[in-house]
Amino acid sequence: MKPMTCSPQINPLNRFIQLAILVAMGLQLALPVARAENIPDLYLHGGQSLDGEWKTIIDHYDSGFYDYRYSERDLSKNPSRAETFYLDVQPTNGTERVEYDFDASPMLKVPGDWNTQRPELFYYEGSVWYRKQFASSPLAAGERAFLRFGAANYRADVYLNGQKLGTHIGGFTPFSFEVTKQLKTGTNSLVVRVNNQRSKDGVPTLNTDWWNYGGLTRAVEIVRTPATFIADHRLWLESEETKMISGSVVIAGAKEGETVELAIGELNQKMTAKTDAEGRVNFRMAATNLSLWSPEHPKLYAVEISCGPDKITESIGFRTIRTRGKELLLNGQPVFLRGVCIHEEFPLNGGGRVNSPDKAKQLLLWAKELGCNFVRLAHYPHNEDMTRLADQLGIMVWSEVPVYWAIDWTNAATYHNAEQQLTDEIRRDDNRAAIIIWSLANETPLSEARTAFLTGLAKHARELDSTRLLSAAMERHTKSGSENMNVVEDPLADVVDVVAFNEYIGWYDGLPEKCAKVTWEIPYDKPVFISEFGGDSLQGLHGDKAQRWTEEFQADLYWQTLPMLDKIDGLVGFTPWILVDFRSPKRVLPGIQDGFNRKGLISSDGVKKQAFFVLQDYYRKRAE
Ligand code: GCB
Repeated sequence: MKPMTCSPQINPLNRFIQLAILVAMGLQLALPVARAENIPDLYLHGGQSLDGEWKTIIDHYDSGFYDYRYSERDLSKNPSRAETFYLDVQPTNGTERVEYDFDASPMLKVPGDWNTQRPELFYYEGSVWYRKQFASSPLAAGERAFLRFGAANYRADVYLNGQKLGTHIGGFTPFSFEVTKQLKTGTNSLVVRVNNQRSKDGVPTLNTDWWNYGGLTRAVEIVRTPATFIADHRLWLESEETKMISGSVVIAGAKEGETVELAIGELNQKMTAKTDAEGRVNFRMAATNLSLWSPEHPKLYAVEISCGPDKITESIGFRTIRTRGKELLLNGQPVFLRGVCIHEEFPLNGGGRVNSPDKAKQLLLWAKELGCNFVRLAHYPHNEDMTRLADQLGIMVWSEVPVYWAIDWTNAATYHNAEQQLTDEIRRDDNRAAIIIWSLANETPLSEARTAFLTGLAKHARELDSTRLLSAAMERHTKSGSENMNVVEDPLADVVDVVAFNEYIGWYDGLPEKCAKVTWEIPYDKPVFISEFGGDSLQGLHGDKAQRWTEEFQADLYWQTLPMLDKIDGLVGFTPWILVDFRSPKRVLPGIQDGFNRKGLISSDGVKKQAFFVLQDYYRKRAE
């Protein structure tokens, strides 16, 4: 992988990052409670599932959170029993005033967005309080307990047995709190306030072309571990030629000199090493008999890691990905990415955020049926089922953080938030062979501040993971003075490994016939990737191909686009927008959009449109 290069435009970067770090440190110091942590291997330890029905209170005015002076109740030394929802009390006698009642409140399913579960929550943005009572047996001597959330959109304030555990911000990545001290033997009360209000300084920000589902959208569990346990591990293939595998394991609570064993039985590999002062061990093994992971052969190996009484097993594939000039090389061989974009939304069974492995699998199976070997998981990290299934099904993945359109580039807290989401995404999924590209952003407007922000993210991503490629969905422009010459001129292209951009000729720019006329100027010696193109059609609406919104128009747009893309020098693939129609409150055209972006190749009822088959045919030929 090439070292990052900085263009002269991004000189303020260091100053900006320093400021971001200072502000972030300030924010942390100000927090009265524990910070949410991301301990990737809690997922593999398994635990007591808290999924199912939770009691919920819709809190339009955040009355359970703020008192009448608008002070946060959880900052008070003596919060009122009458109104502080997280205390989860019942009146002790007939005279006591308690103005909420979880026991008498309705239920919502977890994992799940709240919007598709109750009509009055359909477009709700605000706070919902969730309460789960669960039983716990005593912890054994030295045993530890963690409360883990797969994700909560967007802000979660978490309380166990009336005590605040902490706050987490960011809707698409896992987080946890250690609850060894707070967990009670017998019945526990877990209360979470989830708020999905959009904000200017948020990531994503106020304006998105998708619906911002709220709720405890992914699994919740209590995970028990020994005092010393496997917290994180990472394995990667150094080179497809030497078949040398590198790895590291981090043990939480470890003293120096703890023994860690790593075994890949099928490769006859077993190694032991001793932890350093930070609880870390590094491994290297030459696996000469290794079968490489690829879409045609998605080979996964059972990797076992143990440390004292703690043991985890995970299926991991090994492959390399890199660029050579304009080529993209998977395991050293040029590869073409036959892709499609996917939102984490399921069209059937009431719709909404994907909340089960079955739904995730159906989306990937549709992509397979289309002929894909690659998917762009837009515009935020999808759930872990999705990326694990991609490993199993042999589908390469572009994984993205929700740095979308015009976020608050000069706000240091926004930078910190984006960087944290990127960190959590990479740490969650850095063992997934399927993921070949981390994407930093989508369609962000050119400015010095934006480039400094994204260059900071790129530097951070490379520090965390130098084994994958970086990209971002950038934009193309028509060259000034010319009608049909398209250029990509973006200082970010110097920073990323793959020059990707959203295209949309024939939909937002002219009609499909325009595709035959355009030429391209992409002045980078890097692979070129089209991260979006497409147009809307209402499934079942038929007419002339010149009639916008018909299936015929959309199919023709694909017919005209595909040969145009074939002419782009250095093209290594594309991901049309999008596999399935998805909800977007921005899309209001009556009788056509009705709250949906209709650029799907499959409708919001799960029916394939004509364009699906145009692309399928193209991909079939491409794969020959
Ligand atoms: C884009 C955005 C995507 C939109 C799409 C559209 O460029 O990246 O989020 O939904 O265009 O349909 O306009």
